[in-house]
Amino acid sequence: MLIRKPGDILPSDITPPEIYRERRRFMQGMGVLAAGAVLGATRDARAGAKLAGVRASAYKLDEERTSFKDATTYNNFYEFGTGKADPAASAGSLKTRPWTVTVEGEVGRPRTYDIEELLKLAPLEERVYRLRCVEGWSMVIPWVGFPMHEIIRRAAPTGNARYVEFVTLNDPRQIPGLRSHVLDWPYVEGLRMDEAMHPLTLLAVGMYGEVLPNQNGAPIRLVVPWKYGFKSAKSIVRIRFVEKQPLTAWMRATPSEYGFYSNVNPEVDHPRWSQAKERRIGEFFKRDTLIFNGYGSQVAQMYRGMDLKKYF
Ligand SMILES: Nc1nc2c(c(=O)[nH]1)N[C@H]1C(S)=C(S)[C@@H](COP(=O)(O)O)O[C@H]1N2
Ligand SMILES: [Mo]
Repeated sequence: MLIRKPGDILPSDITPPEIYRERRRFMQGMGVLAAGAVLGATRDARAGAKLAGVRASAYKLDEERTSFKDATTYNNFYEFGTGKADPAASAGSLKTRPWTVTVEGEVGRPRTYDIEELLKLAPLEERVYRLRCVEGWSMVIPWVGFPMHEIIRRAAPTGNARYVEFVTLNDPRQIPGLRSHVLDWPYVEGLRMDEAMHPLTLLAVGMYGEVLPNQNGAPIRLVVPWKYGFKSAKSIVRIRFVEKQPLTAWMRATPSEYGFYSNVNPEVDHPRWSQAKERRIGEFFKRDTLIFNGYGSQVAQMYRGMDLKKYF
């Protein structure tokens, strides 16, 4: 049949070609004909649902992964409380459908995406990244997502776009913690344009092969592996391209402690503690913190000529 009804979505529309072909071969082998019926047109939104069509990537680490349990019960998501166990206990109130992400500001093609569109925007891949919190602990997490540059390219930034601002959902009905003034909400983070365009910069929609749990920033969050964890804004609703450096939530709260760049740097202490070492969650002994969290060969050139003690 060649005529497609508007509602028909072919598996090839939502799956990268190599995976589609492989799957088709597999299904032919199984004698399955109605391949399209097997793949839902929309992805299952429930946390814990397995994400289909995720391809492996070159971003792997020769390090033990943090357990799913630790990665989903030891969290920072201050909108849901400041205790490490608070987000896992409270983030159930967050409704991740319907959900939209507005891309705006200095762009030729501003647009509001439905989350279902974003899930199909680019092939989903698994990337194992280190995440190092400014508090001195770290994890190794297999994220599922797509590179940020996929959105940037489609937005066609103007010549004035020098930074990108990321804004978290600011709805006290879903996030009661927004009524207490832990930070000046909404949570805002930012990247310089070249950082946002960098191939390592990921928009994650899942982890451990599953839909992202709410406490980890469902339905879509940023992951910037060479920067302290707080740069990786969760539950994003707005991506704004701007000319001036955004004022991030942490800079607004304590500018002497948190700068815009926040690159993992063992040589620049936090005013109240050393950043030379970190504890990998699940391990006992501390390990040395690596410059740019171990991603220096990929990102150091972006900061050449910058005094990273001044631009911390
Ligand atoms: N909206 C929002 N995003 C946030 C935070 C937050 O409090 N609110 N905490 C940040 C911090 S400090 C860290 S270390 C990481 C933790 O991500 P994880 O809980 O998925 O490991 O999320 C970051 N993103
Ligand atoms: Mo953090």
